[in-house]
Amino acid sequence: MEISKIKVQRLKMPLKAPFETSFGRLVEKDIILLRVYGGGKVGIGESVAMPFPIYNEETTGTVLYMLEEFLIPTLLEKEVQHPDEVTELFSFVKRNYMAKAVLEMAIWDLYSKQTDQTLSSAIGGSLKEIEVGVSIGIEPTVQQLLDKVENFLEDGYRKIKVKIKPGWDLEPLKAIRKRFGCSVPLMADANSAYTLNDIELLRQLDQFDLMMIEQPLAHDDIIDHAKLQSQLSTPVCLDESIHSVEDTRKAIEIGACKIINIKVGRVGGITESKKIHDLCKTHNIPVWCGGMLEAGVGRAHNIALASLVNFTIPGDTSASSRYFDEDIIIPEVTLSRPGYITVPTQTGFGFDLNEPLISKLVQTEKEFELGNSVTRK
Ligand code: OSB
Ligand code: MG
Repeated sequence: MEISKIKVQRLKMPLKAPFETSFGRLVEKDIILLRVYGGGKVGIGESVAMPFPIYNEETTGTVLYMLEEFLIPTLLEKEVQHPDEVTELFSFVKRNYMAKAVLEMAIWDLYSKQTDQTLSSAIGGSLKEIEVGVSIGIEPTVQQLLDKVENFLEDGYRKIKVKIKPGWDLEPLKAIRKRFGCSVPLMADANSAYTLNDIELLRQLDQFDLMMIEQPLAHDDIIDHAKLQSQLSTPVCLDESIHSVEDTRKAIEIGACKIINIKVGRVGGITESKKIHDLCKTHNIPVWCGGMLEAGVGRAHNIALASLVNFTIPGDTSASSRYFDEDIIIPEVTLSRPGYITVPTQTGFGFDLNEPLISKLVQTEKEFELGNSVTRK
């Protein structure tokens, strides 16, 4: 693949409303937008790291550092024939999955544009539309949560995920079931807020007939999750604990989960995501595409990923308007019919960049060529 130049921009983007989870509150998005130029085309990626190391150990700042110091120089020096080789090329750098992913995503997009196909077809996706749900943060009151659930159900979202933490768990779930009934596809995400000492409380979740409980225990655990799963009828889904197909194999082997949430950023790229998807398929473990409040570029990559056949549970990829007044892509992501997003048919990830908006949001900008880098802002 021809690669001549890489541009890295840091953008700050306001969220329509703060998003609160068990680990903290996010009020704006801090994004790395990365472009890889080659063969007259531009491949684009977006980093999902948060400004603080509270979901995992990475931050927007560490992603920038790893890109500049190690990943971009390596990519510019070595020849790559196919995006599948990038994971191996970057394997000398331990972890730092979100940093690796933003560059790998851009190379996948570039590859699909250079070979004149959609990103979905380049990665082997076959679904024409994807089924989507919505993730709702911890709200100030149960009433405010119920109002949000009502609005999102009206929009047609096909899975309601609510964030929980100690002190905000049984009551909000009970209130949702009471108000909207048992047929609403409902799940809870704890973002590692509990331990096995909370087993009695966690067992009470079984009464709500949840689709799953996502990452109830520590971010780096699978052993305790296996113990928990053996005592719950609610399926356990892993998010934070899974960084690779190897992590997935081990989690499945010991019965730590029945479902996996795949996030491209968390596992270091699209190639690793596909491997996890394929392994889960052979074990009859359904997967769904998680989210990190992505702006449009990340959202579009998620849509392409979720077009793989084993994405059988609605993901967290909601419409752009869920989080942003204006998105960095044109058109923005919308529901094509209630609860579904059409997989785009334009080459690459399938959207154009909203350049006027991006230039308003840019904080810093740097360009890299072999043996040379220029700071423009
Ligand atoms: O755990 O899935 C998570 C957002 C930021 C960090 C972690 C998570 C989330 C979400 C939001 O749940 C998903 C989305 O709407 O993008
Ligand atoms: Mg999660």
